[in-house]
Amino acid sequence: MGQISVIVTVYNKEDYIQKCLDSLLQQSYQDFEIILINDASTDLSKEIIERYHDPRMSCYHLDTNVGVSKARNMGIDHASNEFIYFMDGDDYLAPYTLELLLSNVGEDHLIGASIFKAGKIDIPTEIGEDSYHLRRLRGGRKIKALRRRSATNFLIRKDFVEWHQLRFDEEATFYTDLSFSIPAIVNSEEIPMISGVPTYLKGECYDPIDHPTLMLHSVEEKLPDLFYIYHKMKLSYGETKSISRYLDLLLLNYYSKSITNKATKEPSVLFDHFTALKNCLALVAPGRIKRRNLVERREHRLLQKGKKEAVLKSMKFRVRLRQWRRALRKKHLLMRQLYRTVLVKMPMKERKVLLESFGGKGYSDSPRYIYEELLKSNQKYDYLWVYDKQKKDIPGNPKQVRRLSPAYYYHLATAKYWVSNARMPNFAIKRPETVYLQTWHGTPLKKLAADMKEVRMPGTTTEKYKRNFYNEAQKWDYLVSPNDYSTQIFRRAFKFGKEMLDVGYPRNDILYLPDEEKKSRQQEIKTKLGIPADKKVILYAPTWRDDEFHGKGQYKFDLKLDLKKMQERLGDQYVIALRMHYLVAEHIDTTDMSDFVYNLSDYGDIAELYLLSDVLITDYSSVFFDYANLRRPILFFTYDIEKYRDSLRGFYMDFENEAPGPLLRTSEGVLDAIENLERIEIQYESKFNAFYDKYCHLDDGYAAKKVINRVFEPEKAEV
Ligand code: C2G
Repeated sequence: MGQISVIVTVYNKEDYIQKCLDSLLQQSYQDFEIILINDASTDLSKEIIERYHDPRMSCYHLDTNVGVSKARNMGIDHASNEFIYFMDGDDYLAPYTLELLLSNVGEDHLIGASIFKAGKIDIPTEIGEDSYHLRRLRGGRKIKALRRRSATNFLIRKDFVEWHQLRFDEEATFYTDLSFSIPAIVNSEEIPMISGVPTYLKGECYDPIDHPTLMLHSVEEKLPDLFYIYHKMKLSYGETKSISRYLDLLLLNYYSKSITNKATKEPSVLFDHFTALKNCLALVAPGRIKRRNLVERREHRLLQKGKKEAVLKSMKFRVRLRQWRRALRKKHLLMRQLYRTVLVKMPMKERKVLLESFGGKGYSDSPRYIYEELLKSNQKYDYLWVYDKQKKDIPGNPKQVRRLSPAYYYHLATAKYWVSNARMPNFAIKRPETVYLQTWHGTPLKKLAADMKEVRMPGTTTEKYKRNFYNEAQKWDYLVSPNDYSTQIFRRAFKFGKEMLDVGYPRNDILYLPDEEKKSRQQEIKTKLGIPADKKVILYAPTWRDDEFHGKGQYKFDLKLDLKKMQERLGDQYVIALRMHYLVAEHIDTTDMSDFVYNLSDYGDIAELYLLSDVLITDYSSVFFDYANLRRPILFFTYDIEKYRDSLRGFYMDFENEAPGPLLRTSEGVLDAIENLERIEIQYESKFNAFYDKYCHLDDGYAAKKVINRVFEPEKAEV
């Protein structure tokens, strides 16, 4: 069966296991067996594994969950080859990994290589001798082989494992790898280690809230495990200086950061584990404690004397000290610290409403229409609009505050109401008295938040993005939904459990003005923009691509619509209103086509552009759900649909079948469709009606009123 036994343990890894197994089966070195232990998964992992029929695979599907330690030990018992290699079912390998390890192991008992976090790492297809470093770790330096405390990515001789009876401690889960790796390291003279090239990729965690990876579990869950392993390893291997130092630092660092942070918020974490903590810390070498700072040293003495309350007080002091020390380094951190410690304790202003749209980019979208309705209703509130770069022209002359300015922090802390259509900053603290009305900004076609699998945006990881999103959505008191379809999705994707306002979108109220008024608004906007009255308007409003960016929040856009050709063929009847998504930073140069293309990317509110236009071209943007309210024709320019649908985002609905207009792949196709709009409208009539009934059923022109009736002062606004 070859030279390597790869032991793969799997528990509920339906989203990852295929990538893991494919990466194994596509190794440049093929002489291995796979021993797969499915630890009683309750998801589709088993079904996915059963699709593989490779003779090198032996799969053991357990009936009851035994935990990762026992599952790996079972794998060791079944292994029949010269080498053992452990993998977790959510990780994957670069194609050359096994070959690289095997060709460098020589006569050694084991060889290791660095572990990389998957996500934005580039994996070379092939590597040569100069693409990596090979170091031999000796003496105290062998400790470096405990990378990420993981027993994965070692190629280990089976007879070495048997000789030293290396096993995973079945009493432990989170820190069990140390029970295997520490004796392996202690018993090896030298350890060759490969670095500088990605080999083993730790898969991203796609669901940090409901299915966190082991290391993302809470401090309370991990504590007993850490104490147990620390104790056991310290007693067995503590005479080896480097191991003792490693274990002491592991415990002390966890104590001074994670345990402390948690205990200051939930003192029971400290009190419930006090004795175990005290006993473990008593084993730490006195010299190690001496190197901690004064406050921590004093705290350790209090701990040993059993003074729980005094320890907690000292922990709180340390946390505050650390926060202020960090805050003094940068102005914005200082502001945040003042916000956290002083401003949020100031009296709440009961009549203050803080509004923002797209993080201050616009005076637009549902917050705008809710605000205008509030103004009309004559309710006496103090309004504050948040702006990003420039103040806006806003009726009613409200106060405007620049995002992240000192005044912003003050108003954020003291406004009774927050109204926003997108996420607020992560640091925003919702006080118990704050009322947070979240309107969101579109019926979802593309997958959202927790429903996304991988997040490809710059400056974040899947885990971080989803955790932040979850924390944000838990702050919302009310969420506006445009239709039943969105309600269902929002509940799941945002994990939102509070009050859903199923009232349609305030931003779409304007689309239900009487026909005459709509016409006059259309003329008004045309005049304002200098568009000739006799020209019809094509609105092109595409969305952004998660994976095409210059930097954080700065997305690229490659315009594929052939504007020159459109001008040639349509120029005497039409003009184009070009509207880039607010996240797109690309400046599209249309100077030589100024009488045909109107770049309205900075135009405040897109709803007015809907009114202005006679036909919409979009792609996967939620704009078409809103535009359908007008019952005007919609074309989809979907030149990259496969990539967008299958690898970038994924769709919620059967877009190709339900779309209320044709999906066109080429600029030429778009042109033809515009020249044949009437025919297309007839062709799509029944689809359009079905679409309208499903997605526009709540919009009736009164959404803003309904929202303020529920959230603000009910008796005063009338529907
Ligand atoms: N928008 C715009 N101009 C565009 C595209 C979008 O003004 N060219 C506005 C519309 O109001 C639209 C909103 O931004 O409804 C959201 O845009 P999407 O393209 O749908 O993308 P995204 O911001 O990712 O939001 O549930 C909806 C999703 O969250 C999508």
